[in-house]
Amino acid sequence: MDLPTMEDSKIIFALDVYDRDTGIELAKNLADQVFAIKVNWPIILENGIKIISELSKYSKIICDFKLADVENTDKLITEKVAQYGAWGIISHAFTGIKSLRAVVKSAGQMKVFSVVSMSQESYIDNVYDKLVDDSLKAGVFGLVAPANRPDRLKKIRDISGDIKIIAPGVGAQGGNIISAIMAGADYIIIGRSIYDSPDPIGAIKKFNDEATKL
Ligand code: O7E
Repeated sequence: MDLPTMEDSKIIFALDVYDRDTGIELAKNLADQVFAIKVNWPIILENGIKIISELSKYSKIICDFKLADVENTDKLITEKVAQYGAWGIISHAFTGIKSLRAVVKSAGQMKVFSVVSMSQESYIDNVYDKLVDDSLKAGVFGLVAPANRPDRLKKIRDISGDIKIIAPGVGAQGGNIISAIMAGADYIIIGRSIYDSPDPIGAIKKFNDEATKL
């Protein structure tokens, strides 16, 4: 299926809304400006898992469920998400390599991203290098690292070769798109600065212009 998604955009839109019609409208209007759309629990809890298939008509959908369980439970969730046509899925890495391998194995065609550091300080800060190591060994497609903590992001880039890094924390959480890309992010995840804007298309265009200036 040909999707209108802009392959050269560095923006992943975080569609953190509850309402189906609002979500579909945003996806329709913004799909050709973003690399992918990330959905999290709010829209799934309100509308059920079928919303993934609906949204997949407009863009590549990354399911940000931040899996964090034993291998069998992570596998069950991953297989279910794959049935609804998601392009990608996000797992935590702190649960260890067994769980990560289970997610990668059961993901099928889906790309797996693992969280190795967060946009706010957390206990995983103490082990981010081990999380990168396990993620690479498990064969994930990409890592999640903070755009608003460019020093940390750079450290992660330095130890992770050329694997894709997707980075949240720009805009509402204080991060800056240029410093995040310079520190090694491939794609920037942005939510509130787009969906809360009176002009979401204009907001994305501004972020795209900024990202392509580099
Ligand atoms: O702050 P916003 O509104 O621009 O949204 C940021 C999005 O990135 C939001 O969906 C949030 O759940 C997610 N996120 C973080 O903010 N911090 C993290 O450390 C990790 C994520 C995330 O997306 O993780 C998986 C990619």
